[in-house]
Amino acid sequence: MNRTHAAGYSFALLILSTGTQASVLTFLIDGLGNFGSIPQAYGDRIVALDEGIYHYDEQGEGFTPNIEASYTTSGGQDPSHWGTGYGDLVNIYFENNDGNGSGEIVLTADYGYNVVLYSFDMSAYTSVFPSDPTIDAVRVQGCSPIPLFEEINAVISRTTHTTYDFTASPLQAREIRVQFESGNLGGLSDDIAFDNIRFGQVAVDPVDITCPSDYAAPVCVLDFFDVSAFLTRFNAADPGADLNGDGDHNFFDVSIFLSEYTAGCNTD
Ligand SMILES: [Ca+2]
Ligand SMILES: [Ca+2]
Ligand SMILES: [Ca+2]
Ligand SMILES: [Ca+2]
Repeated sequence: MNRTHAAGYSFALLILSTGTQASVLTFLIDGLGNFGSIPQAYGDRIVALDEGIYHYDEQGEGFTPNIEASYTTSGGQDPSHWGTGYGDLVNIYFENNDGNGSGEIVLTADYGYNVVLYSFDMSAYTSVFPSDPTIDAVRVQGCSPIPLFEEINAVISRTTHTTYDFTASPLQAREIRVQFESGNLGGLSDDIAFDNIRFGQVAVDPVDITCPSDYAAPVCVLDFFDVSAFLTRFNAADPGADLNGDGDHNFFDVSIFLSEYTAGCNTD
């Protein structure tokens, strides 16, 4: 069976056997008040509506045991929680460092899975804006440098909320970064909220994805850790290192790995 036929087969089986799954980050966390830091564990491997102090929603499709969430701090961000006051949203994520305004929520799938993004909500802090503010950008980034979605000069509701809805054609990648840029608001950059991040997971056959050798974190980047993981799997004749799917482990698999490594693995 050649690679193209194998891809078609497994994709059809996937739809029949697993369907789609979705969890919703509602940011309802027991005991977390205004300005409280969003715990980095919130949203990791969700398997129930209520997991201790963490609460989620679910839209009938099942949960996301193979996805971890994180809230970026590497750019000086302070991912924080707020109760009410952002339009009609309750319990939200906001980026608390005034003037930074680079909010980012990252969803990362295990090897063999993709993240599927269905929708998310945004709003602006009602009392500080006389009208709906415009922010620099709202963006969804996958592994590719080219965004999966981008709206420049996005208008965000201060009275209700603004929904970014991809359910007609969900966005999909090994890792999805949901971002806003509100630095143009200066000291009011923190008055922009994320909420109701609705996402799912889908199993993908590594043979069929663009970058099957992205075994190890960081995802979307091929580095020494992926080389090491490939060699371990290759030496163990693990199916995950049979990159052309022919059942053998030989030069052809090494060749595919090397060409992907050279290409940089950022096209999924
Ligand atoms: Ca996490
Ligand atoms: Ca909420
Ligand atoms: Ca990697
Ligand atoms: Ca092979």
